[in-house]
Amino acid sequence: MSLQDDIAQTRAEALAAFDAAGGKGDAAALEAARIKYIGANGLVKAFMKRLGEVPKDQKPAVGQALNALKDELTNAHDAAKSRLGAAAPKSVSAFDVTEPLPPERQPALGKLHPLTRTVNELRDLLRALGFEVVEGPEVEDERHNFDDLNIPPDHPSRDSFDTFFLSKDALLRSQTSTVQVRMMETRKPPLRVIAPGRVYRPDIIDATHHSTFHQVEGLCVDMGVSMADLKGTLQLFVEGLFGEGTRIRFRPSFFPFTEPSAEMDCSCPACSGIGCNVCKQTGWVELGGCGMVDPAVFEAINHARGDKAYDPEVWSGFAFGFWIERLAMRRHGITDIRRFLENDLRFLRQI
Ligand code: 2U9
Repeated sequence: MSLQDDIAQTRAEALAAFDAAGGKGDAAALEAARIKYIGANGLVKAFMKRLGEVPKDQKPAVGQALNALKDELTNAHDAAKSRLGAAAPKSVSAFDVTEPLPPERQPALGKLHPLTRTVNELRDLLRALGFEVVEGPEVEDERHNFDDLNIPPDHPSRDSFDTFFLSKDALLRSQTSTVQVRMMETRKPPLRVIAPGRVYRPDIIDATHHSTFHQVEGLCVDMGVSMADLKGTLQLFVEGLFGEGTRIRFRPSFFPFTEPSAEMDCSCPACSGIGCNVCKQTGWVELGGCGMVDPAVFEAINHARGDKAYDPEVWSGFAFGFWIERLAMRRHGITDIRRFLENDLRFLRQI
């Protein structure tokens, strides 16, 4: 093909390419066409270099034609580019960022685990009553888990059937009281703390027992604190949890770390105390345990601290403990404790 034929064919191709890119608003295609046809190493430039092939008498005409081609293609490129600029605002306004996505394109949102939500609620209620939330290690030693809580050396809970021992003196905490012990070791009274967290006990796993569960324990140490303060605090707490008018009752009990000790029940949140399947027709459901801190615990803390900061003649305290899974099961009507730790999304999405 002669140079004149090549020029004619390239002109047609280039005009079509610029027009198409401008029409589609395709900036990348337009730039590619510019480089190919009128760029520094483009086809028009290549044609200029081939002028030598042209017979001498035709050279001026072909040279002029090439210059005209370059101008024509440059104009066509500029025109396409201005169409691109004009198209841009249109494409921006076509995308409405305020328009809600259709359901099938909604991003999947996660949510908090039911236990986390229960802990958060308990935490907020107790914070409003003046308690500070504190945390501590899950791997503990015997002193924090047993000795300082007045749990005697021969107590059955120290048995390896009842506590997970990692080594001779490293164990998985079986109660979050260890955190309150650590607080008393490092802070002077008065003290008002709650310790929510995970605890471990070897247990036969069934619908109501698990080897891994959660507790929230509270401790208040001050001058002149009595069982009446304990009862008033827990009364406000259950009303916050289950609604106004919920009643509580104490049943005498025994814990090594509290004296006197009590089991705490509240009027059944499902039937308001009339009697139903949830409360086995009694009108009451068990919530947790509580009591006045045993002076022997204060003495053990003083011994660990090496001072008399928790003098039982000056300070008294109340403590309570709840099993979080049990509270969450009552609130949501869950009948099997194993569901909490199975990560079954069908269960988690329901709550
Ligand atoms: C210190 C002193 C005393 C915390 C208490 C209970 C009673 C209690 C149970 C509830 C259900 C454990 O998960 S559960 O089985 N807890 O009954 N806990 S008084 O007493 C303390 C804590 C810390 C220094």
